[in-house]
Amino acid sequence: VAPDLHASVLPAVRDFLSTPKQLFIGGEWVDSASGETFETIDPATGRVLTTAARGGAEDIDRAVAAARTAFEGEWSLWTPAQRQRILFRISEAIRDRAEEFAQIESLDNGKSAGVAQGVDVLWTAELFAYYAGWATKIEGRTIPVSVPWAPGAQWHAYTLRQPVGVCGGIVPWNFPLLMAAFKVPAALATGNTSVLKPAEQTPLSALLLAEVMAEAGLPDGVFNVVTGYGEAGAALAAHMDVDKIAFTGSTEVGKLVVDAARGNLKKVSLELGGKSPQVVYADADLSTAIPGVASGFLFNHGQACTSGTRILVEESIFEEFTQGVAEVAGASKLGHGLDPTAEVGPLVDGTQLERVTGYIEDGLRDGARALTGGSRHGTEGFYVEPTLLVDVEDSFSVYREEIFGPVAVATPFKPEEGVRRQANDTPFGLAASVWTRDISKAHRAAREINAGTVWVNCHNAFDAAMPFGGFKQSGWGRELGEGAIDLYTQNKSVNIAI
Ligand code: TXE
Repeated sequence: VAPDLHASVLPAVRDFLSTPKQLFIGGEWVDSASGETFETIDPATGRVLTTAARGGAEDIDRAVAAARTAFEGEWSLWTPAQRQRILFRISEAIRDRAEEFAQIESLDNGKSAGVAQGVDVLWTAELFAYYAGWATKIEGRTIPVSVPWAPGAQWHAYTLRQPVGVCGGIVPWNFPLLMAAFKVPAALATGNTSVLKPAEQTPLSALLLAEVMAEAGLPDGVFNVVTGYGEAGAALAAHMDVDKIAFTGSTEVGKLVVDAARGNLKKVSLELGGKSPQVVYADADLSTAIPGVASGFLFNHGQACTSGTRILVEESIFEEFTQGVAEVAGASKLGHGLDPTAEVGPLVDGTQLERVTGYIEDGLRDGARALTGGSRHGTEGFYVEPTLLVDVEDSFSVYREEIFGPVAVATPFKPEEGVRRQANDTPFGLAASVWTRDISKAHRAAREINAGTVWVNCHNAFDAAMPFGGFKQSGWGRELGEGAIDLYTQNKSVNIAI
């Protein structure tokens, strides 16, 4: 990279990258059983950052055994207050090392270091703090019961919330640290232990997290990281001694995870792909809607499961609105994540570059027109121009399938027909946004759109307390908020005859 960007890399990050990375199992750094490693690259340059251990089924066995030992050992004796304290300590430690985390995430994934720090890292720290708070507030109920076939008898019935056991997490590369934080803090707050399998494109931040958690005093084996490819994920999903698996990634692999989980019927939660609509009514405040909708599909270079990639615009403002979005998108500066002036970074790897440019080519061949963008940017790194396609029909693959790059399609809707059918015309249902100044339209759309999250006059506005997950093929279950407590606990009924 340019010398000034190179100079901005923190000494701690240089140190971190200067050694090959190992697996973190049972509190120790170890090589993979096979001794194999893989390279992880800077997607802005294609250069190798460092190597990571290529974990396989044997390593998953070791990690699950360590997690089981910890679950049944010292960790099971920790009180909720102790779990709360350590999760707060971890949250603070992440904040203390936020810049280091952010640079590692930026180098490994390609995203802006500023965004990584302000969104990925800060929110990771928030999630640890949020679930730290929950650790001491997980309560059962007392239930008034009358057993029908025992008239006159008296009972004292209550529920106990207990941890599920060993929890596997398989995460993708678009928000490597943050997706781990959608899973691990909730699992630990509720008394479980965890085995995390980061994506092969971005193994690094999870390893720094393991270091930080160990330094904070987490007992050995409570949190384990096995880096590697899909084979390691498959072994974790199929493992007979894993009690729960949480997966974020493609819908295709989500279905494989469900199949793999059949062996012991472990609990499964899934957060999968999306093709989220952004619905713009003619009465929207265009001064906020135009940049808001543009950032709704450009955030994280479009590599977000909630990306607002189907822009549905009321026909009377279609031309004006799409021109406005195209101008904002076309003016975005592309560049290296460590360049503070860059707004859109590279895609994560060559595979995604091919996939995304392939979709654009298919769309143009089908008859779509690019109002801005339409191809790869430059020859070094995996950059794609922010692209807005119009003249799109609902049968086109660019309209129907998740592209996962800075690419959106825009189509008009007629106010007399409403937008419900178009908004819901997708196998996905993760998120949506509605842009209007009419409060009735906003509430109606919020009810009518089949998506796990509906934003009004904003997109990608999250909070740790808001449940997150999908309708239809966007997944099973809800992470974040109180819902995650359900994912990571068993609800046990106890009934005592008095
Ligand atoms: O995802 P995968 P990929 C979508 C997006 C993207 C496409 C492909 O459309 O273009 O998926 O991305 C692990 N059993 N999303 O191929 O393969 C893998 O090692 C268990 C949307 O990178 O689903 C990684 O850790 N695990 C999504 C994780 O699954 C397996 C985010 C995700 O990778 C496995 C990412 C197997 N058989 C991609 N095979 C979102 N919802 O945000 C692979 N893995």
